[in-house]
Amino acid sequence: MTEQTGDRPEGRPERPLPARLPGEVEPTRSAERFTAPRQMRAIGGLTSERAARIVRQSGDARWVAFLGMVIVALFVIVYYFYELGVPIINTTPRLQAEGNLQQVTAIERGYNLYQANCARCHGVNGQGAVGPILNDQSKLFSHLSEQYLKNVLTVGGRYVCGNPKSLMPVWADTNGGPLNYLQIADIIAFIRAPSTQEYARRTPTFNEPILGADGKVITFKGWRDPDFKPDPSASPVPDCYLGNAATSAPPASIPPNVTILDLGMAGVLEYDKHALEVTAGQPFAIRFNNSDSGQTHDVDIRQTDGTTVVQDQPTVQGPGEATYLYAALPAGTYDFICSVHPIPNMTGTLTVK
Ligand code: HEC
Ligand SMILES: [Cu+2]
Repeated sequence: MTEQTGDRPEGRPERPLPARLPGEVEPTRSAERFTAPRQMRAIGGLTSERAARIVRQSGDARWVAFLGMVIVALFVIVYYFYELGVPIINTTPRLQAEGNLQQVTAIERGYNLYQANCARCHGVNGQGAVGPILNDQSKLFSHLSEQYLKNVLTVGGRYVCGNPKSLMPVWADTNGGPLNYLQIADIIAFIRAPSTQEYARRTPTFNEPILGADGKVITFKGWRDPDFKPDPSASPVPDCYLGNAATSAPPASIPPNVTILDLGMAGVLEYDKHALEVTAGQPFAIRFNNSDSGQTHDVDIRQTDGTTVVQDQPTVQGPGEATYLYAALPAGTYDFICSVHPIPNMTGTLTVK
């Protein structure tokens, strides 16, 4: 403290500067201006209470500074973990949480885009119809990668099997399609969304959650099971969903006593017959004339649920013909169906009796 006390003995200047000539009188007024009047000061320097108070005050001030430092240090540590996640209890880092949130938004938008543009051919749940199945786990595992989906949506259905007459149009606007790159990204996010999470259905225009009759938000789930691992012995999904389809199925050698039924096409994507009848316990054959130019079809036999495969046949590219030989079946009703286009037009009832 540079408190100027006026009580110091004369002739012992406290401040050496400014230097004064010997005999010069110290200017008292300017010093007086900054000091309390003489009678206010304690005689003989600080009183013991005052000294104690000063010590206490400076101690307090140090405490305040120390606590301030502690608060800043704690904040830095807490923020560090908030930003990067706490390692042991495995919290989600903030940036990743933000990313997840954006991903959810993309998936929810992608759902609407898929239903509006793709569901009519690939099914509401990607189960396949005119277009091939998409929600198949082994397909989603690696075949339907982000890059592949992007390529298919940019080039169109011809990218899949090189069929220039593919029913699937180009989607990306970079190639003349109707969807911009964000919409493409959203659809891809939806197709690859995990089945472990629920997402809200939202109105396409205002992105508001859609409420069901019970007042709760209607939700949907992704298709892809994140834990799915393909059976190591399973053959990988072929690049072209038709498999290594021959342009014409190898002529099966038909034993002479086998009944041969005829099946043809009524037009594009439609069998000319929707009912066939064979004898139980006897092999039979179907001579399939695929006159549907540019389209690939086959005639598989499935249970009447339309999905459980009983007998599988190779596809034949139109125009082309194949004679399929089927093993004997027990009496009952089955579906004969095109595995490429499992739609009502390419399904019929096979009665075995
Ligand atoms: C008019 C019917 C149609 C529509 C609409 C359609 N697709 Fe397709 N899609 C097909 C067909 C048919 C194929 C098979 C390609 C071929 O012709 O060989 C296909 C193939 C695909 C494939 C490749 C599948 C595989 O196993 O490799 C993907 C992925 C796909 N479509 C996604 C979409 C998406 C996403 C949309 C909506 C933006 C969509 N499709 C709309 C008919 C359609
Ligand atoms: Cu078909």
